[in-house]
Amino acid sequence: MLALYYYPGNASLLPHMMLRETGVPFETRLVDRGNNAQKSADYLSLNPNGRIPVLIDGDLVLFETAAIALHLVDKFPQAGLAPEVGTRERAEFYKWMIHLTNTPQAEYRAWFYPHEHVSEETAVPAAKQAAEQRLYRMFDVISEQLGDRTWLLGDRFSAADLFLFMLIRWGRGMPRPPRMLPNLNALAERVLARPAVQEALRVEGIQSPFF
Ligand SMILES: N[C@@H](CCC(=O)N[C@@H](CS)C(=O)NCC(=O)O)C(=O)O
Repeated sequence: MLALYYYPGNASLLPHMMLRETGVPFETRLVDRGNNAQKSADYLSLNPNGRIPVLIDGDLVLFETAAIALHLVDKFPQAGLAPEVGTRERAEFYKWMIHLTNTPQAEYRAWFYPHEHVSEETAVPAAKQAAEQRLYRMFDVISEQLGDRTWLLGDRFSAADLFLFMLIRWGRGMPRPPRMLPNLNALAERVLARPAVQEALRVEGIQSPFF
């Protein structure tokens, strides 16, 4: 049995889109963030960090978005969410998955939760703005690397494109949202057109503007 603990639009959106891409049956379990359920004893027994998502796969309890994504790629190879192991394309896939999780995703944490990064409340706006500037630079680099290629790996769609879509989406409220970079906007449109993505967004109750 597969179950995904999620909250609409959170990092859980990546494994959710991936699960929809695989077509396998799974349960979605909403974490009631309004009541801070991610910090409840029950949830902390699944993820001691109190963060979303968690994937349940039989008796396996997995936290960390990128680890969940890589597990899904391996478990459902027929879904074709990553190139074959040992190939040059697979190495590029790892590069993007690791880059996206430990660079822009981590930076977003500083942007969404700037108070975690400063000791004085008065320093919060400056911390948020600094994170925003770093995010702009990160997206500039990603956009340049993507160029006018269809997907991050060129002609081949992969879970890394879903990951990038989620991160582009998170920045939709920034003064200079990632969609303003034409390459990123085009990739996000292509990802959005996928039926599995549409279904994940619909189930999570996410409406336009999507990114
Ligand atoms: N590195 C973690 C980060 C997860 C994370 O920060 N999740 C956010 C939602 S996108 C969360 O749980 N926020 C609620 C909180 O920190 O209390 C992962 O990728 O799973």
